[in-house]
Amino acid sequence: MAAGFPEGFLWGGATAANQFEGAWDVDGKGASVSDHCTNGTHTSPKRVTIGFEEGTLYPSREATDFYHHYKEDIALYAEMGFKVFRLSINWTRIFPTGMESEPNEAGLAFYDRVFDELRAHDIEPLVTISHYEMPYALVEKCNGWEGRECIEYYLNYCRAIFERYQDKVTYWLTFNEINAGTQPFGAVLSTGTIKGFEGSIFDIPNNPQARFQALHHQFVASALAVKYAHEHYPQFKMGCMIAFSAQYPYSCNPADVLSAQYEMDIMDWYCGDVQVRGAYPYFAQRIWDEQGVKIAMEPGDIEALAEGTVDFYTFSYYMSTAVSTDPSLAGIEGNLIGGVKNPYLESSDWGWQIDPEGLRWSLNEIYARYQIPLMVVENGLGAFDKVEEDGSIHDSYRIDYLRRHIECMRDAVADGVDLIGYTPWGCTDLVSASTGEMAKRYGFVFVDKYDDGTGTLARSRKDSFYWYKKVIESNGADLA
Ligand code: BGP
Repeated sequence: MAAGFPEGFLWGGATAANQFEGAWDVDGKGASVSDHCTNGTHTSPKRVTIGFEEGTLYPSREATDFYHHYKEDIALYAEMGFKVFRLSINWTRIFPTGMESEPNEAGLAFYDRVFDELRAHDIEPLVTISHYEMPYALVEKCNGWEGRECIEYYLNYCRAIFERYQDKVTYWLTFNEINAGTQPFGAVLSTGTIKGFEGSIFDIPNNPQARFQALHHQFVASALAVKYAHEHYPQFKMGCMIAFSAQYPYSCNPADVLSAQYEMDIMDWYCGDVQVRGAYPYFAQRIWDEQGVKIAMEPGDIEALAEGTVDFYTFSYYMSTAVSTDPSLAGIEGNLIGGVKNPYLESSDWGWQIDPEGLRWSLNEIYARYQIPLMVVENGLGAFDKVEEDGSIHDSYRIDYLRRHIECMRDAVADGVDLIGYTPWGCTDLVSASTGEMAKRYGFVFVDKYDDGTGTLARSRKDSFYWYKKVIESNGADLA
C-alpha cells in the first residue's frame, strides 16, 4: 500500500473572487472584465459586453456572495477541518480602475476581516493576486496586459496588499492559470486583450501577437513582484499557478507523439519554465515564429525573469486529453483546451475527460522538471446536483471523482513527489468560469442560487462535505 500524505499536508479548498464574492459595486469596487461577462450555458456561450445591457444577467456581480457570507463560509471550512483556504483578492476592490495611486481603504478592510476570520480558525490563506478579473478600465486604456504600463499598475497593487497583509498572509500566487494567455480563450479570462470587443467568447479574434506580448508583461510583473516580496518580506512564499493539461499522444505513431509534445510545450511548459527556471525555454523562439509573434522586450526584462523565480509550483488539474494528427477523430472539450477523445476515459456532463492517473503522471512530470514543492490548487468535478425533499444532496459522483484523484496523489507522494497541499476547486458552489453557469457545481457546500439569478443564497452541506471532513481528519488515509 502507498505511503500516506506527509505531516502538515495542506488540505483545503479553492475559490476566486470574481466567481464567488459578488458585491461587484459595493464599497467602492470598480468593474472587472468578469463583471462585463453575461451568463451562458454549455451550449450557448457567455458574452462580453462593453456597456451594461438592461435585463441581462451578469453572474459575477452577485455570484454566491462570499462578500456578505464569509463568516458562515469560513465556519463551514473550519468544520471540515481545512488547513488552508485559497481565495483571490479582487484587484478592482483595491484599485477600482487599476490606475489609482492610493488603495481603496474599504476594499482593504474587507480582506482584513476575511484573513482575521481565517486566522481565528487556524486556516492558512493562500492568496491569488490576479484571478481572471483584470480591471476593465485597463482593457479600455491599453488593451489589457498588452500595455506595458500594466506592469507598474500591478506592482503598485502588489506593494499595497503585501504591506497591508504581511502579518496575515504567507502564501501568494502571482497569476491564476497564467498559461491561459497561450490560448485564444485566455484573451478574455486572463490577458484582457479584448479592447473594443463585444460578443460571444468563442468569437474573440485570435491575436497571438497581443496575447504573447501580454504574457511577457505578466511574466515580468510576476518576477518583479516575487523579487520585491523576497527582498521585503522574507517570510513570504511565492508561487506560480498553471492550468496543467496532460496531453497524451493518441497513438504510438511518431507524428502523434511529436504533436503531443509540441502541444505540451506551448500549453504546459512555456509559462512554468519562465516562472520556475527564470528564462524562456529553448523552444520559445520556434513557437513565436510559428505564431508570427515578435516579443518586444526592454533592457532589464531578462534579468528580472531570472531574479524573480517562484518558491513553489501550483496547478489546476481537471482532465487530460489526447493529441492526434488524424483530423477525422472525434474531438472533446476541456479546461481551456480541447483535444481528441481518449477511448479509455469517461467524461463529465460538460465533456471534460476524467483521468485520475493523469494527475499522478502530471505530478511526476512536473516534479521531474522543476524539483520544487508542488500544490494541486484546483481539481474537482463540475456536475448537476439534485436537492432532495429533505434538503440532502447525495453527490456520490463527486466523492468518487475526488477519491480517485486523492488516491493517485498518494501514489505520486509514494513515487517521491514533494506535494505539499490540495485545494479542490469551488469548495462552496460558485459561478463557472467557462460558461457563467450556476448549474455546473463543484462544492462540498451547496448554495441556493440558480442560472436565472434566483435563489436565497442559503448554504447547505452535501454528502461530500462529511466525506471530505473524514479525509482531512485522517490525513488522507480514510477515503471510504
Ligand atoms: C479554472 C479556473 C477557475 C475555475 C475552474 C473550473 O480554469 O481557474 O476559475 O472556474 O477552471 O472551470 P469552470 O468554472 O469553467 O468549470
